[in-house]
Amino acid sequence: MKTSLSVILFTLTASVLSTTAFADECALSIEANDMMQFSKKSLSAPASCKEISVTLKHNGKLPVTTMGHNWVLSKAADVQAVATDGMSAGANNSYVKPGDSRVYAASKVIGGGEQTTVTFSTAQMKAGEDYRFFCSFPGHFAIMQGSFTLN
Ligand SMILES: [Cu+2]
Repeated sequence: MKTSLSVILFTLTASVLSTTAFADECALSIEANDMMQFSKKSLSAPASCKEISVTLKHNGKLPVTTMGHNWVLSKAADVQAVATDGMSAGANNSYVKPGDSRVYAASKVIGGGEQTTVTFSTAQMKAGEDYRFFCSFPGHFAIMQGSFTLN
């Protein structure tokens, strides 16, 4: 009786721990500031993540209208076109063309002191592909970008 109870407890503990580890690996975070910079040049997650969440925190003080930042994910080859179309789409569309199929994830645009989280499916993504994350606020993508990989 005692043995089976400890086996059950061990199994429960192990499953809780593995669930926690999995969730953490699929939850990423990055910061941005008033100097038009992201805090990281690269982000990655295990290819086993069915969904990934990215939390963007704006550590600056400037308002969203002058130093807004968002977190947008596309293939490296699509960054420029997505950003250009995003600029045309304007602030009301968070600087991303509505329904843009080249975009895997896009957060809302935030100003200094704000934080936002975007959760996206990896169903259309694959390990080894050259993805990039960037800010699509007008004029920012050239500086505010980094690599994103599924491992
Ligand atoms: Cu920005």
